Amino acid sequence: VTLQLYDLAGADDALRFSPNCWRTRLALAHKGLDVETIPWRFTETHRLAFSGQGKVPILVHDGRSVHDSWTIALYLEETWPDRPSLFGGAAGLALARFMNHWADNVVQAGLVRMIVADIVHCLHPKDRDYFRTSREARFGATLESVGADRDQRIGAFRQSLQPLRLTVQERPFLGGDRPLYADYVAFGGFQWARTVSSFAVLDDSDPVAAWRDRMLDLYGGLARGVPARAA
Ligand SMILES: N[C@@H](CCC(=O)N[C@@H](CS)C(=O)NCC(=O)O)C(=O)O
Repeated sequence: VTLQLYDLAGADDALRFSPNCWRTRLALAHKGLDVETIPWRFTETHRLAFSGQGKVPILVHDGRSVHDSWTIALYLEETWPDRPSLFGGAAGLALARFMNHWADNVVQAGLVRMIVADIVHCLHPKDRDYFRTSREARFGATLESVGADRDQRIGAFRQSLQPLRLTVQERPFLGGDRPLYADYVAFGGFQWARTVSSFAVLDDSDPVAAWRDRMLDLYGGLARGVPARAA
């Protein structure tokens, strides 16, 4: 099987920080599939033209391209049904869709304001102007002012994680004894934060931090083995 993944990179090729790309990296590892990751930077949109859109992750499989992390997860499940399931059946797939929306709209939306000013320092110099201009337009404020009140925001963010906290106190993973795609979508945002920022988004004693540690240990420490600014 020949698989390639276009993966967002920072200044250093080894700095892979995209939350949505991490979902896909872990989904591929779950299926036991080897992948060649291709470092890509925000301003290299021409390199993604083959996919008909401008965002990563993009999976290339035997010349076919699949984009959007959720669509890629469905593709992996359909293409390799005999390998460990990402969803645990149709009902699990439907519930994973809820987790995907929760990860986008609560976890990652909560984190972005606290880390966006740190991201710019991790980027390749050629990406910095694009990132600052596009994100400042999105927030209607400078990156520094978006992040300035993070010490006040962190309490509400941690409180928003209560459903995840209570679940991973009852069992090791959202999937039960083993992780499922639901775990990978929830984890992507925490991996994003730890790779770009030294800001402590979780308290050390938080059960969510213990779950994050278990996620970092998976697949030979796949997610732990990249450069990161926090433990
Ligand atoms: N819904 C998409 C979102 C993909 C996405 O937003 N990717 C970001 C990196 S995490 C990107 O490529 N952004 C390009 C840009 O902002 O120019 C997915 O889940 O894959």
